[in-house]
Amino acid sequence: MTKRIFYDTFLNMASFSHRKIEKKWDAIWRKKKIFEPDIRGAKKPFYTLMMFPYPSAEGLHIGGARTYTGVDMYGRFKRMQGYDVFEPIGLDGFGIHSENYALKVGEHPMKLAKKTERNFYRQLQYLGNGFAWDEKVETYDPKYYRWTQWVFTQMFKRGLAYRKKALVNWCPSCLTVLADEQVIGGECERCGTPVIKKELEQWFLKITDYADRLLKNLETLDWSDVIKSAQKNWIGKSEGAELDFKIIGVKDRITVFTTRPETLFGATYLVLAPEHPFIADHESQIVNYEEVRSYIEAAKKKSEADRIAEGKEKTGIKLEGLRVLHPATGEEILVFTADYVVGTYGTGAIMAVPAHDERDFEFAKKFNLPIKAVISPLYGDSRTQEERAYTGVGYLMNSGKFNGMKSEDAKKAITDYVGGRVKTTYRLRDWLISRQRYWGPPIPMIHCNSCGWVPVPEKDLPVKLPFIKNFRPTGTGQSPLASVETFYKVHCPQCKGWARRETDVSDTFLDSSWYFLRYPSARDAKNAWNPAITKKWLPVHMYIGGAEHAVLHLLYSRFVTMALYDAKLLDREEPFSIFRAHGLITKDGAKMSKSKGNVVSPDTYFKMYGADTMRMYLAFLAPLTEGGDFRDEGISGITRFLNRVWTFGLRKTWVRTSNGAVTKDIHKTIKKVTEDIERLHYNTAISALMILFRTFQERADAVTKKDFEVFIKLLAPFAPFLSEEVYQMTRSSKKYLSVHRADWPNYDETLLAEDSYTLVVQINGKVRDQFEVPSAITQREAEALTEKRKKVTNFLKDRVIEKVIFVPKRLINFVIR
Ligand code: ANZ
Ligand code: ZN
Repeated sequence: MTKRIFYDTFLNMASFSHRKIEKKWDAIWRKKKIFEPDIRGAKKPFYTLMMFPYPSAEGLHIGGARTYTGVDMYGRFKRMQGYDVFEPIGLDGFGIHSENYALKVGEHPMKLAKKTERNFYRQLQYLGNGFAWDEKVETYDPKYYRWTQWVFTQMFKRGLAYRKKALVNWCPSCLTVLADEQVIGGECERCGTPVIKKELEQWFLKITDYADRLLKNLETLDWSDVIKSAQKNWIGKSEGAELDFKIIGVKDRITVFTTRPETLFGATYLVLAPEHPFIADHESQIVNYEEVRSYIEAAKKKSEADRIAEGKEKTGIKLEGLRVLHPATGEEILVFTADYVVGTYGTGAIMAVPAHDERDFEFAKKFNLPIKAVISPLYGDSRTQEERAYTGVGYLMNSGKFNGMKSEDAKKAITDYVGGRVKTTYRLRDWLISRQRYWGPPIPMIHCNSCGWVPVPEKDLPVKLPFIKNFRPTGTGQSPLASVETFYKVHCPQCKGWARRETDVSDTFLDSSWYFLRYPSARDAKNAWNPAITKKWLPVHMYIGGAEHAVLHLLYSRFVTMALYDAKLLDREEPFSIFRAHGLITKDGAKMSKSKGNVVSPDTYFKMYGADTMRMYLAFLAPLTEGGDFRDEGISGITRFLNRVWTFGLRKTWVRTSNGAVTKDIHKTIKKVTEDIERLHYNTAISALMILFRTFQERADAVTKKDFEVFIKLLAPFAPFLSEEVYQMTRSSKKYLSVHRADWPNYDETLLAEDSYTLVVQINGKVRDQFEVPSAITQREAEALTEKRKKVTNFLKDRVIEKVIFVPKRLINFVIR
C-alpha cells in the first residue's frame, strides 16, 4: 500500500505532506476562528449537527468518523454559500454505556471520563472538522447537568414528572430499570440481556400527554421516512371503542377496548390481562383463584414482546365462577385470563372474536372455544374461516338486525346499540426516567414526610454527583447513592425539617433530550439557554444521526422541546427541521466487530493517509444516507487524485484568458456538485470533480487560474486542508481569505441549456413520444434509446422496421410495416 503511494507520487513528481499542512492550517483556522460563528450577531444562522457521541475510552468508530465528516462537508458548503454555520460538538458521557465500560476496565467513571474526553476530542479534531470548539458541552459536567436537573424541575412544575408504582422493565445485568424504548426485542438496549418485569415506584415523564401532537407534527417535518414511520408506529394511535360487559351476580363490569366493534356478535369469550386489577378484586368469586394466581406470577416474568407476538403458543386459564352477559345477544360467555392480553394497553381486557382475529383464533382452537363468523368476505371464500381468522372487511352476518350492513358502517352502529363509547388509544407509554445507577445526574427531588415531593430550588442546583468509591450497581432496586448518608440526608426546602433526597439518577436520554438547546448558549453561566440566541439558532437546520434513535432520542427531544415550548421557555415546538439517518459501513463486505478483528480504527487510517484522503474516501463510498463497504484498496485512488490536484496547483504558468474550451464542463460540474451536496450524495459529487479534473489535465492549455480556483472551491468541503493550501498558493492577493470563507461558485444555467434537446419520436410520421437527449447524440444512440421507450415498444411489437429517419436536434421517425 505504502509502496504504491510512493510510486505514484514519484510519478507525479510532487506530493504534499498531509501532516505538515494539516497542522499548519488547523492552527491558523483556530487562531482566526474561521469556524466560530458570531453567535449573537450572525445574520444568516445555519445550525448543522450530528448526534454527539456517547464515548467510551475505546475511541471513535470509523462509522462515526464518516458521519461527522459528512455533516462537516455540508456545513462547509453552507458556510461558503454565505451562511453563518454553527457546527458544535460535545460528549454524551453520562450514563450506563460509559459506566459499564468503567466497570469493565475497573476504573472510576469520573476519572475515566477525563481520559475519554481527551482521547475523543483528539480524534474528532483529527477529522479536520470545522467544529465550534468554544461551545462544547459534556453531559457529566456539573455546569451542564445543573440545567438537565433544571429541565426536570420545569417538567415537575408543569405536572409532567410524576411517581408511579408500576411493573417496569428491569435489566438483570445492568441492575436498573429501563424505559420501554430501551427494550429492543425484549432485550436491554445497552447490554443485550433479556429484560424482566419488576414492580417498583419510579419517576416518569408524561410523554403520553403529547402523543397526538407528536404524531400530527410529524407531517410538518422533513425527516427520513423510516424515522417518521417508526415514530408513528411507536405512538400507535388506534381508533376504536370501549364496550361494557355485565357480570352476572356481581355489581361490576368489564370494559374492553376494541378496534373492531362491528365484530361484537362474534365475541365468544372475554380475556383479561393477568395484571388486570379486576382479578384480585374478585378473588372470592373466582373458584380456582389459587391456580389463577400462579398463572399470573408466571406471566409477569415474560417480556411483553413475547406475549403479544402472533404465532406464539397461547396460554391462559379460565376464571371459574365468573359469568358474563353478552351485551348484544344476552348470551352467557366465559372469561379467561391469558398473557397475550397485556395490562398496559387499552383497558387491559378484550372481547375475543376468534373468527376474525388471529390470536383469538389460536387461543380458541387450543381451548376448544366457539368460533362464530360475523363478517362475510366481499369475495366469498368460506373455507378460509375454518383454517384461520378472516381479518378483512365485508358484510355482516349472524349479527341480528345488522346483517347485511357493510362492516365499516357497522362500527358506529353497533357501538351505539350497546351504549359503547368511541375511543382513541395510543401505544405510547410514559417515559420511565429513574435509574438505579451511579453515573448520571441525581434526580433533583427531595422527599419530606410532611411536604411530600419537593423539587430542589433552582439556586441549589446542581445537585452534584458525589465522588464515591464503590459506584457498582447494587441490584437492590436502589442506586449506590442510597447508602451515602451525607448525600441523601438533607433539609426540606419548604419546611426545613429533615428529609431524604432522591437517590436515583436520571436516564441518559434526558441529558441528550435538550443538548442542542445548550450549544449556542454553552458559555452562559446564568441560564440553560439565552432566549434571544435560541430564537436565532433553532431549530437545528440539518440534523444527522443513527436510525436506531428513532423512538429514543429523536422522540424524547421532540417531547421535551414541546413541553418547554408550552412552558413558554422556547418559541419553537420542534427541535430539528431536517433529519437524515446515516448509513452504516462494513469492512470488506462484513459487519465490523471486535470478535472478527475487522474493526477499522480511524486513528491508524487518518494518521497514515491524512484527513483529506480519508474524508474523501469515506464520502466516496456511497451517499451519506446509505451504507458502504470500506476496502483498503480503494483509498490509494483518492490519494493519487489529490496528489495530482496538488501538482496541478504548482504550475508556474497559467493561460491568461480563457478560450472557453472547459467553461461548459466547469458550469456543469458546479451544478452537479451543488445539487449533490444538498442531497448528501457526496459520492457522485466527488466523481464529478474527478471528471472535471481529468478534463483540466487534457485541456491544460485552456485552464485559467480562475478556472482552477473554482475547482478548488468545489473540492474544499471534502478536502479542506489541501484545498486551503492550494488556494493560498494560487491566489494573487496577499490578504488571507480562507477558501472555507470564500464564495461558493455559481453556475450559469444558460450555458447548460443547449447541452440537450427534446427529441420528437414519430412512428410512420405520427408523433408518439418525446424525451430529452444529449446534444451530441448520434443516430445509433438515438435509435437505441428510442426503442427502449415504453410508449414505443408497443408500436414496434411484432412489426418490422423498414427504415429510421434521424434529423439531429429535432426528430427521429421509425417507418414500420
Ligand atoms: C375485538 C377484535 C376483533 C379485535 C377482531 C381485533 C380483531 P391495535 O389495532 O393494535 O390497536 N387488544 C385490545 N387491548 C389489548 C390488550 N391490552 N392486549 C392485547 N390485545 C389487545 O389492536 C387493537 C385490538 O387488539 C383490539 O381489537 C383488541 O382485539 C386487541 F376481529 O377487539 B380487538
Ligand atoms: Zn417538608
